[in-house]
Amino acid sequence: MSEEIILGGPRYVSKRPADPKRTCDPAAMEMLECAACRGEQTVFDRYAAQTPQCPFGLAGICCRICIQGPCRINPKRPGAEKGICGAHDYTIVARNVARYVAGGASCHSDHGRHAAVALLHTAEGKLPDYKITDETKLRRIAGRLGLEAEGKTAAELAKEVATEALRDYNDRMGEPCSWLDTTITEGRRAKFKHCDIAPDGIDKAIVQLIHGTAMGMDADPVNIIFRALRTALADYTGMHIATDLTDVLFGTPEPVISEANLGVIKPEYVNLAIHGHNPILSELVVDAARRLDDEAKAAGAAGINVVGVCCTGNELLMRQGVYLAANQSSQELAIMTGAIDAMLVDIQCIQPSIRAVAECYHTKIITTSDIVKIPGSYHFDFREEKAMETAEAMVRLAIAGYAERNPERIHIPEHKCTVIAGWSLEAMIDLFAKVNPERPVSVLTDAILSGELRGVCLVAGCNNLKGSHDEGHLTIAKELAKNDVLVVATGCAAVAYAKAGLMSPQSVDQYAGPGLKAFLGRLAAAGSPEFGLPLVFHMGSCVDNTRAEDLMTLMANELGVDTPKVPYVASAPEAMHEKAMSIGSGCVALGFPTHVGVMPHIEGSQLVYGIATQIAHDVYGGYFIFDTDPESGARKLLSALDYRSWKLRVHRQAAERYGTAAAASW
Ligand code: BF8
Ligand code: SF4
Repeated sequence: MSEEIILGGPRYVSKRPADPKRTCDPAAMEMLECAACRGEQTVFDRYAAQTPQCPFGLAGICCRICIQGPCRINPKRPGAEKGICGAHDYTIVARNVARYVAGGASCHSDHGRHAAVALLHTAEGKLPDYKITDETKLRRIAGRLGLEAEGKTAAELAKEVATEALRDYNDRMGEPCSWLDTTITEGRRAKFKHCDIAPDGIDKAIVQLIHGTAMGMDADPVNIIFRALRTALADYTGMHIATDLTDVLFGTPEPVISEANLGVIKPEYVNLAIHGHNPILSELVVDAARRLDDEAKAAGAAGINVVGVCCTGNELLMRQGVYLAANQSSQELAIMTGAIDAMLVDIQCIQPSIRAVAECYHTKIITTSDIVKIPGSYHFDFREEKAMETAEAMVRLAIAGYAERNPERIHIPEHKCTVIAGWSLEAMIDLFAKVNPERPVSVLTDAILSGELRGVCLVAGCNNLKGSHDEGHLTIAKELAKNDVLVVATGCAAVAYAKAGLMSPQSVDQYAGPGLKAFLGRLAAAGSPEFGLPLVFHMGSCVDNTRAEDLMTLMANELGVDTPKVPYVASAPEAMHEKAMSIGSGCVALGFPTHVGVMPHIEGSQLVYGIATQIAHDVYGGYFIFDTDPESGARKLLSALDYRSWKLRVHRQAAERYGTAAAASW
């Protein structure tokens, strides 16, 4: 007989302990046990119910692109080694991968378009609830784009910048998108031109990829994958627009201290969870919550406690210091605490199941976008023109929810950790500038050249229940930090680190290797924020991967090389979403060795696997490393870093000994 589990007092008694291998987040584990006691279903249960998953789908050799299909490739069955139309395994696998990339690029770029339209309308005076918060950044972007800023007001300039951003969505007729062209190295610009993969319009790149992968179109896997890279660069362009223009509207993040994990939910407060991705909505809701604090008090609560989930949580943490409650796999568990009075969602990564979970509680699910509706939820048609009015109405719904709580169903795990976040590229540069104000990036590159650091790793991406929740993220970061790699993080990876305490100053002593400790110590001594420096640097949401990519570009320029020679790698240990596919592919085109810790659906074609891992390397310098074992993945990332830093040092020595011309030929 299994041992009795007692949680949160005698109310929760179970003889069905949850599988401890499902998550390494203690708060999530506690809630999973709680869910098991209550007989409530979670995403973890549904994953188990879906296994074993279809081997054809897993290998990427199921084609459903036309309704003559689905066709499943079976090399052992005569006649079934090709699809009905004659499509080979490599065509089918490549098309499926390309369509993932198109899906991811649609998400990010549509988000960026929203930011551009909001900035344009703000500049035109149509949105009284929005303003230009960071004029310095606006002027810097305008300068980068080559726009004349002299003598123009912020509104005039914002209008031009927003218009230029929107031009990147249209057909630029052969001219590369400006947000790509002005943010990459000279070497990447030449490479993308030579390979003809610089997008000349975000929407065009997405549409052409969908068109080119339709039935009876492109059958050449190299051509399909390389055209997918063009769309991945369109994805990068859309993400960069989103990050830049959101900074202009709401401010560029600066170091901030906060807390993360389910323990940030406070029983005595109205708890309003905000989930999704788009700050255009959530920033206003945070303002509305502050304004309506007294109404919450009048309703008997201590005030309003806003907590973030997924990337909207990251955005709000970065700019406002808002608590971070959960990432992708633990979103339902936040509702199961019984103390979330409303969960407000905007776009992307919102499990439809949250509504079913909320039905067992008093939680109101509020949808806000006309492309995201969940049956049974409250829907507010969020428009920027009436932003504050709508935001206040939504907050009032949360306040009303507070009175409907069932105290018997409240169970909040105590786990939470300190987080130092807010590391925009500008904040990182400011930090390095404390050591070397003239050449801040050299502080980082010199540490690599001297061997103090082995390089930099961007850990990005989602949760994927094919592995233990958060375990891939934590293993990779601890392994890399121990080996003197500076780790920066975004998306649900960043939430995982925040929840586990890897973004607290204490984690430096616990996990950093001697070189990383010395490097961070030097930065701290030069004048880091009063609350100290973290082990892992939070660079933001998924669109903010462009902040981390910009860091690579700056390092390349500082070192005088192109990005494929910079000791900088990327990893998505728990990749799940189509967006992870487009980000990862963009990273490869930009020159990153890119580890993916969940096998994407490509093993059905050796050829496509080879394109992703070998041919991409030969052509672009970046390549995929597929490894589902995080420890072995970390070792491969370290060896990729060591190879690049060794070459850099050899190059430097050659330059010193024989002059720069000889060294330049490597
Ligand atoms: O954009 S990391 S699960 S929340 S897709 Fe989604 Fe993946 Fe989380 Fe953010 Ni990014
Ligand atoms: Fe089958 Fe070809 Fe149609 Fe795909 S496009 S479903 S392989 S017939």
